[in-house]
Amino acid sequence: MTKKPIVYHIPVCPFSQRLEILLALRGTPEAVEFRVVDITRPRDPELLRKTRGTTALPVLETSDGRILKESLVILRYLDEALPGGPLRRVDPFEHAVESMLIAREGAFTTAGYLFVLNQDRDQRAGHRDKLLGLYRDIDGFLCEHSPEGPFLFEDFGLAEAVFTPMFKRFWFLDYYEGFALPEGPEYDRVRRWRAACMAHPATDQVSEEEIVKLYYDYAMGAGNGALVEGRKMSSFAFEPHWRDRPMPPRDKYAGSASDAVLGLV
Ligand code: GAZ
Repeated sequence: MTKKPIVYHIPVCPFSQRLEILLALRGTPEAVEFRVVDITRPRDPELLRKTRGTTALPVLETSDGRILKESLVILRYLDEALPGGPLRRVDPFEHAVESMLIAREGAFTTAGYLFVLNQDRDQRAGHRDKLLGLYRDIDGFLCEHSPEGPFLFEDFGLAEAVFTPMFKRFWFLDYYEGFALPEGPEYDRVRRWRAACMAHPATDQVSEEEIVKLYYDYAMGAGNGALVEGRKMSSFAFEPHWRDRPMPPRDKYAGSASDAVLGLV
């Protein structure tokens, strides 16, 4: 048997969940070796050499030592390279349609993360409006290309694998910002899509409780494993396990709770 490709990743990272979803759908979770990188520690020089100095993950190393970066690139590569039927649409026009939807993921992801990271109460409404506008755009797209749904095509596909990890991360907005899609026809189609994506059994790598607890520091304005002022532990710490910690306080504008209140010590 040839060597497996290696994916260097951060557990619970939405970008790597895209790849985990693909493997779950293919029924071949063991086709790729996942190697955990602890981003709170200095990066292994050997891995830095391989990536030529970049630190963003996930990174895929092929069985013959070549390097691929960017989750969407890796997702498409594995979809082509792994045995079994592809997740992508085979029909060229349909593949173009799913690619148009995927092209919206960057703005969507950025809007949700900037919203959770925001520390200024006066800017809340602006962040909410921005994100709602993007949800309405996706709603319009789905109404045009797949009015019945719930998925873009018959089944959960490539676009769903791209967006679902973000829908699940945005649980942090429900909890820390009281965000919810408003009632009303402008959101009905995207609401159905999002619900079907999140309910799909191939996407259950993370839970709401886990996201809310691990992403507390993002709600305090600190991303990527950075330490919040006055704290010694990151909410992303592997120990104590998130299950053994209490739910964090919801009011993100009141300042950070202590390591002790968060159950980190
Ligand atoms: N475009 C890349 C991909 O693979 O799709 C993004 C990968 C990435 O950002 N990975 C981050 C990383 O490895 C972790 S996840 N960081 C460690 C390092 O040393 O670079 C994303 C945002 C954002 C805030 C946070 C994140 C996030 O915007 O989840 O926007 C896309 C980082 C404010």
